[in-house]
Amino acid sequence: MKTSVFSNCGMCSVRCPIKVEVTDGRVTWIEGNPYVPGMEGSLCARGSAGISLLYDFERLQYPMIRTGPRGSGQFKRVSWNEAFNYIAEEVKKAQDKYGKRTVALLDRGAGLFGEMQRLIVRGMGSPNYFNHDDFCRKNVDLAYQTLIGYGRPEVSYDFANTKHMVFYGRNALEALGVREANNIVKALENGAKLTYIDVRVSKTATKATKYLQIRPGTDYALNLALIHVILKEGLYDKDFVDRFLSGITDLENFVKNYTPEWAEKETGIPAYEIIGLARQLSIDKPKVILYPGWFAARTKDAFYFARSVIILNALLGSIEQKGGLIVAKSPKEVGAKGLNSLLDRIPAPEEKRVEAEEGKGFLYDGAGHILHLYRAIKRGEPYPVKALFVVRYDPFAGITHKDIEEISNGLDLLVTIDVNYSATSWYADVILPESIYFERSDIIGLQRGAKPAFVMRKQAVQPIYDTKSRWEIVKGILTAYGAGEYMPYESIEDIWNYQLEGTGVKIEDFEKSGQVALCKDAKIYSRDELKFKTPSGKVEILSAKMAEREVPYFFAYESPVKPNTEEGEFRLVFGRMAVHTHVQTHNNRYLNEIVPENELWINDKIASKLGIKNGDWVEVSSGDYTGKIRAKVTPFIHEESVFMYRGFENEVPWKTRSYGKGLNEGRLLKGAFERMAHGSHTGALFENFVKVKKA
Ligand SMILES: Nc1nc2c(c(=O)[nH]1)N[C@H]1C(S)=C(S)[C@@H](COP(=O)(O)OP(=O)(O)OC[C@H]3O[C@@H](n4cnc5c(=O)[nH]c(N)nc54)[C@H](O)[C@@H]3O)O[C@H]1N2
Ligand SMILES: Nc1nc2c(c(=O)[nH]1)N[C@H]1C(S)=C(S)[C@@H](COP(=O)(O)OP(=O)(O)OC[C@H]3O[C@@H](n4cnc5c(=O)[nH]c(N)nc54)[C@H](O)[C@@H]3O)O[C@H]1N2
Ligand code: SF4
Ligand SMILES: [Mo]
Repeated sequence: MKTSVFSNCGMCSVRCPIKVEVTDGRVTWIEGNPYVPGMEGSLCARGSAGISLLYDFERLQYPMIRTGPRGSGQFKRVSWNEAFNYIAEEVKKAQDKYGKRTVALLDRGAGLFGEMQRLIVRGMGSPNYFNHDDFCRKNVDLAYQTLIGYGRPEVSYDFANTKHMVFYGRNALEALGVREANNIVKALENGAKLTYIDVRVSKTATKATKYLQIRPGTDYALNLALIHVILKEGLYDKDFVDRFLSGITDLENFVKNYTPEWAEKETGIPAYEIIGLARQLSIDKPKVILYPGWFAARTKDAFYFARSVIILNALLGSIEQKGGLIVAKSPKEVGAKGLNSLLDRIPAPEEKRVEAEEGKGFLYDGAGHILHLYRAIKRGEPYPVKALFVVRYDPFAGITHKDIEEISNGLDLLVTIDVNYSATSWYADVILPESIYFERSDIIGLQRGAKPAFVMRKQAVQPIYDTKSRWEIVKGILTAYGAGEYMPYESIEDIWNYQLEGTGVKIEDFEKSGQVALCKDAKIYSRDELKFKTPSGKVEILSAKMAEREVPYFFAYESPVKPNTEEGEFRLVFGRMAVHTHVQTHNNRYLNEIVPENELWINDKIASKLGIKNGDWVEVSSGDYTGKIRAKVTPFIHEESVFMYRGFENEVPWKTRSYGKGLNEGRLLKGAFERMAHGSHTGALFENFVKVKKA
């Protein structure tokens, strides 16, 4: 028998809507949900390889408890009840000794379906919820919050209708989401320009109208000069600026000395190119998108850089604009009722999260920073965190061994909820295997945007192994702990009905396409209706939020250190490739076959001085770790940096296809937890220098 189920891809965090075909209980075909504009039935390589994850035996199959030392890989199989009871006992022991808030949960981010795991910590009376964002998009998120009062997930980009896109290392056609990539390509086909700025020629660079190679770590200088030119030559959108931008005089004073000629010396981009770009953007405004991306720059000035990108958009009038940036409308704003929250049913803990105890001088928001969590575990400050749940996140694969060991040693309990043998699981006390996305249903999610929609991920096939859905795992943990009243539901339908109560939407309404739109047309406010969510209703350069947290409005540019390339010293940068997701797909049978290992991009002129030829083995050293990798000698990278694709050299021997293959850039991030961005105290992963020599 053949059936179709609407679901969401789980091969990366974009969660593209998909249609799954099931024949006699087996998944036989997956495609992009044809009802969702922008998907056009397409999937990326990773999405298509989902079938191979489902039928892989090299994934988690049953709950396990550690029996040997941490990192030894010695575990025993246990029943789900044994695992739940063990966790509950250990959490209570820790809480009796250190207080309720000694429990923390770290996940990949709330996203569409992420409210569920947050019930675990709140149900245990702790405020300590953290996610990965400060190694990802947190600077962009905080920059948006300070300037317009909306967060990063509430801002969408109308690529399909734009005239000019500017991407700063936003390698959108390789580090991709299907809808976004489709819309960018469509815009290019319709004649839109793409100015692409990167230290190397990425795949996106090859599609750009103009590629500008930049000296690593100097994007902020470029933007200060762009702002300088736009203000000096009056190239901005006067109507938007007069109505919505506050603090422009302070901005003018701040950028006075940041001339294009000055920026040329910093960035290596000729002054005429900077002036030309400012003028072209002014011609194309307001249908322009200067895209801060997710990760923005990964430098210490990344928060102020992200602010500079948003300020440029504001100067060009592209916020809340067709072909520009569009802010999300809440269900209420489009005349609908939102989903009932599961989290809100649990009283919010009164005690403060780790960051809130750390004084002022930096910003924070609803989810904690991993750097603050790390310090609390390592140093016991501002108070001890001794029990940690890690859900759908593998931080141990992304950071150095020394740091991992320090974290593990500081914990009494480490629980992971994953689908793969992650590096974090390898160090865990308890491993709980979640059913993969084809095998489970999740809570209903709200897809934000100008046309908000409810989205359902529905189970397509029965679980193959002894795994559970996330809601069942959360229910099991909370029940064993004695907080089962917060998960009174017996089935996913019970949960859906609770979420949908009062919305007028029914479970059956998802049958046609897996989604229920909350309004007919996308809603974009006219300038007469527009009001930002800041206290003044304007774009606040002098942000009230920053004033409250005693964070300076402006940050004077600091020229980055120049590595001594003659001595083989380089800034280490890295990124995603189209066929792999971070650290989780390298063992996938299909994807591993396409790209089993990575190589180190190194500039040809410098390589020849160091006697390194294309394909040679080279040694890369950070001071406390040295690894080997093959060199890719190329003219298409700036001489100050070396680059590698992320997430190789898996260290868990259970994943036999990817074990030890390539080099993991995370091993080379010496001191990653100690380096923080100004104003946001988030991570700064590209502020790292390595030594390279022929092996
Ligand atoms: N060294 C280094 N560190 C980085 C980065 C980097 O480039 N280099 N990038 C940063 C950025 S931007 C990000 S977003 C993060 C990403 O880092 P991660 O979030 O750690 O990477 P992912 O590969 O997405 O996988 C997370 C984990 O989720 C698991 N997983 C996948 N599907 C499911 C599921 O359905 N349920 C459950 N429970 N688990 C699942 C995977 O098996 C994997 O163990 O890393 C950040 N840190
Ligand atoms: N296929 C695939 N797609 C993904 C993901 C994935 O794992 N796989 N992950 C998703 C996630 S979580 C994220 S955060 C996004 C990340 O999306 P992006 O941020 O677009 O992705 P990266 O591959 O990290 O790209 C970083 C780029 O920055 C360049 N770069 C390095 N230093 C500098 C510099 O100083 N200035 C400039 N301008 N550029 C520099 C690098 O050469 C690289 O091309 O991708 C998302 N999409
Ligand atoms: S971008 Fe690819 S891997 Fe990510 S959700 Fe979409 S189809 Fe899946
Ligand atoms: Mo990310």
